[in-house]
Amino acid sequence: MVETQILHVSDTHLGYRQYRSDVRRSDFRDNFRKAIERAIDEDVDAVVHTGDLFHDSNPSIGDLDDCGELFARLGDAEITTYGIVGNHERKRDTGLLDLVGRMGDVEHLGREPKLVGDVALYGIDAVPSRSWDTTPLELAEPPAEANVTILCLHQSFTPPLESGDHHDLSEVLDSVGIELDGVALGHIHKPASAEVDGTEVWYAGSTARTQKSQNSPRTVQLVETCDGHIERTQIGLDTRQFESITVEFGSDDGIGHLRSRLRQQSLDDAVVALKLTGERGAMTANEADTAAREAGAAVVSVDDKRGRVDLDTGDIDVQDVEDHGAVVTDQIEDEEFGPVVERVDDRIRTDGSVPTGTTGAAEELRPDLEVAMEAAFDESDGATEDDGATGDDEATTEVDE
Ligand SMILES: [Mn+2]
Repeated sequence: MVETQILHVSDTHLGYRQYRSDVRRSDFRDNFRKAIERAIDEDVDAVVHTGDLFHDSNPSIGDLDDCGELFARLGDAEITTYGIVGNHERKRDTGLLDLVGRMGDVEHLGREPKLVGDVALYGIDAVPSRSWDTTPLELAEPPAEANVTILCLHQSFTPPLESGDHHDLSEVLDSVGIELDGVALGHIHKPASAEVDGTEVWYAGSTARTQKSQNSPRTVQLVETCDGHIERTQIGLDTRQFESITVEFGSDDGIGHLRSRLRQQSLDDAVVALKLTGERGAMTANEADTAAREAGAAVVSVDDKRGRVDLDTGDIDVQDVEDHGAVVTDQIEDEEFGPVVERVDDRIRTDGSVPTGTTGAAEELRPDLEVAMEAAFDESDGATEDDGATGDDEATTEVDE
């Protein structure tokens, strides 16, 4: 008999204007809403969110409002949400989670258990890498009514991840001081699971694609307890079609070549990440963008790599030098920088209104830069430093967070 049902959701990244698109911003909200509707349909006892609720630690009023509205729907269904803070929304002072907790029925998990049905839930917020070794992991004893214990974390761990520079999950199990039946994980955007010394550990996966490399379906996890055991079902979310298309150009190829390639599949309302390679002809990246929209795409990102010249440079790696604009665009889009960086970059590289003199440009960009400097100051404070050099993304192909 099923005792307790919990929907585990993670990495919703609310507010992310991926490819600078408001359509994508809405997608992040809509996908979270779909997960919440599933929780209400299943009439679960609780929702657990393992971090990166917001994409940025300074969400807009609109993002906060969307979030409050979604939690209110859970509240109306008498479903409490339990959460931890991810690396994307970490702040020095009041956590965003605590703020939205005041807008709805949201509780911040910690080292003292919260009882949901027969489950004792624990949580530890995202820990910056350099503080990991000194972070206490001991958990308080579960209450007598608990048959199952679950700890929520937002880090990268091996297992369930196979390789790479991750923390060792068995060390966590050895350090918590209680028996854990499950470890519910966030931070990695692809679902993964393993059993470690009898403990079930898993990543829920993210609710939307934050990078082109995330090809697998987006997921949440239904966690049920039965006779003191955990039974878990992975649920796929119905999300917007996302296509990464690489088109190779010969010297005579132009827009017609691209259009015929785009006609090969249905792109209605899809996100289309175009990569153009080969010879550079007369077609511009803007024309490629328009062609993809004419083919039905709702969101288009063009990575124009055409016309790269292979120079004989011995050991010097000059790859991409001819095309640094596209490289920067591609990197920025894939690195999940916050809105300040995107705004500054956008204005410097595409907005002709920014004065070209350094003093004038600095004045023009001052408000954005001040926000960025303040954020950097917060991060150097110790407890709030991001654990990745660039957002939080793994460079490996298997892992996205
Ligand atoms: Mn994330």
